[in-house]
Amino acid sequence: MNVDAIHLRELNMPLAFAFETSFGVTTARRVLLVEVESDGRSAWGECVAGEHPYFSEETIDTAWMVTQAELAPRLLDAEMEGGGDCPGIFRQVRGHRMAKAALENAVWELQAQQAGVPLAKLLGGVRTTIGCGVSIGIQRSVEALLETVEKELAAGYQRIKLKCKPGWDREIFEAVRGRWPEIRLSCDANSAYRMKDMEAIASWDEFDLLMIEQPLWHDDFYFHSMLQKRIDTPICLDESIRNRRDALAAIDMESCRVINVKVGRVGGFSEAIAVHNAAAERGVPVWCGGMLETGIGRAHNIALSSLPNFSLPGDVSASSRYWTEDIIEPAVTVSKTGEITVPTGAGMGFAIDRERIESLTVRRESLRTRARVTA
Ligand code: OSB
Ligand code: MG
Repeated sequence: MNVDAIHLRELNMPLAFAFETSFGVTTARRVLLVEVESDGRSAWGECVAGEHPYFSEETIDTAWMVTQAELAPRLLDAEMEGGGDCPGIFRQVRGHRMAKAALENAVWELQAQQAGVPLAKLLGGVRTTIGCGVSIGIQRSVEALLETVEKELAAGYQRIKLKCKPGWDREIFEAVRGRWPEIRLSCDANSAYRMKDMEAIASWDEFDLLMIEQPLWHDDFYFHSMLQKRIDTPICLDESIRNRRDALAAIDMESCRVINVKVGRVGGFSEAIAVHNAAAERGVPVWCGGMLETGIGRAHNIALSSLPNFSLPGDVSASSRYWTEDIIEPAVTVSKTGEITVPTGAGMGFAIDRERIESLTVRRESLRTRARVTA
């Protein structure tokens, strides 16, 4: 296949609920969407880079720049079978994995449409439903947190993840565990701790957490491995895992016992599948992380989560937890048992709400291929 045109857009979308992590508060998202056209078909990809370089070095602005100046021209010039060719097409460009993922995922989506198969099938998915957990941001008070946990449990979610940081850790674990001794509970520090906190972290073993996500530096394996030797609770790595080699290094040096796979963080579906497979071969479970995605990224996360080693509930939850109105039809919903049904239609299995997207668009740019000379 050949790509005939690539359209970039920036959407401004207010979040239905503010989301606070150890690196800051998000109240609205600036979202970069790419639309890829080929042979009369169109497919979308979402770039999960944030407004600020806090979770990773990338931002929506670096992604826009690299997409229009480097990635889109390469894709427009390429001859390809499908999404699996994208890493090779983009290889000369180092890093910028979230920008690459948006385009690559759109190409996988095109390929699925062309073949008339569900995206989940094309990626190697086997599940008909996926298990869902929620990631709960830092709250105003412990009371407010308990109310939020209660609401999410009542909605059916299978696992509660608490964002934590120094000063918002032990007390909330005690309060939540005290009230719900049996639930699947985890925490995510987004790199808020240092080695001086090792004994404090070790003391959390009593809370029987499913895992502690990315307690230390965003780019570290070695100190996580020292910490993992000191504690019983499994460490889960998010930020540190950029690709399959990182997953192998982290598993082999026991920096973690669980991996959070985010398709944007690793540069697209090809590498996400490679991380999934590497972990599966070593008996390490993975789950699908979230980046406050719109319906497009969410639909892609659902397809990815249908692969066999996504054996723990992920952070992929209902559209209504983020948006008053999503940009896909229907919105993503979660059953009373905390599951999302994997769509069975061709492609991602959700329709694009173009009108809604138009009304949210604040910036756009189109790139087209030069006329091709065929022999
Ligand atoms: O570390 O998993 C994270 C959101 C933004 C950036 C990083 C993270 C998160 C979440 C939210 O935890 C997951 C979601 O609900 O989409
Ligand atoms: Mg995380």
